[in-house]
Amino acid sequence: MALLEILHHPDSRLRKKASPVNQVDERIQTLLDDMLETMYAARGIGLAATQVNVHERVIVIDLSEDKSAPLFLVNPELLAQSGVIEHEEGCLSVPDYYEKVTRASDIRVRALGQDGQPFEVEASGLLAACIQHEMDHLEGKLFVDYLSVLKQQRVRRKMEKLERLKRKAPEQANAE
Ligand code: GNR
Ligand code: NI
Repeated sequence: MALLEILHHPDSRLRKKASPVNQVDERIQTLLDDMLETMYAARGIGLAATQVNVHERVIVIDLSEDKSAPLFLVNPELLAQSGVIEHEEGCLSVPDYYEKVTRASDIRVRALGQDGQPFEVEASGLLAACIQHEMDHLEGKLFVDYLSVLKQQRVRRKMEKLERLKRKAPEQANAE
């Protein structure tokens, strides 16, 4: 297993649209394992392949406290959505920034699992928000795109400042 590097906003590679996976083979299974390890190390609840600069339709999620419930979604398709929920979201590609985002409260998704077999999942609440957040990544979309232009400018400046700090003094920037 390997830790992968997570891209940070405003990196243009986060804007690429991901391609469907042809076959869930050993390469994809290794990618899923590496993404899960990377997500756990970064203390996230989800990670899309786009964030690790792999532009294929692959997502990992685990909402549990103890790494006990990994969910693998390859080629996810939204089958149905209903209701509205407002949830505070964060993103490993937009460190230390949290804002409320409005999403569908209930969704049904079809995907291929780690074994390549199709399955369906019904989700609500935080899991529904997380799946929609990750599916957005595969379209090159970030949660900050839903915010006002003013907030988008603020977050961009904050990220650029963080990048400058990291280049000057990597240790301090990480501690912040
Ligand atoms: O860790 C994460 N938390 C989170 C909280 C609310 C809604 C979505 C998320 S996903 C995010 C990890 C991430 O950036 N996934 O792309
Ligand atoms: Ni994200």
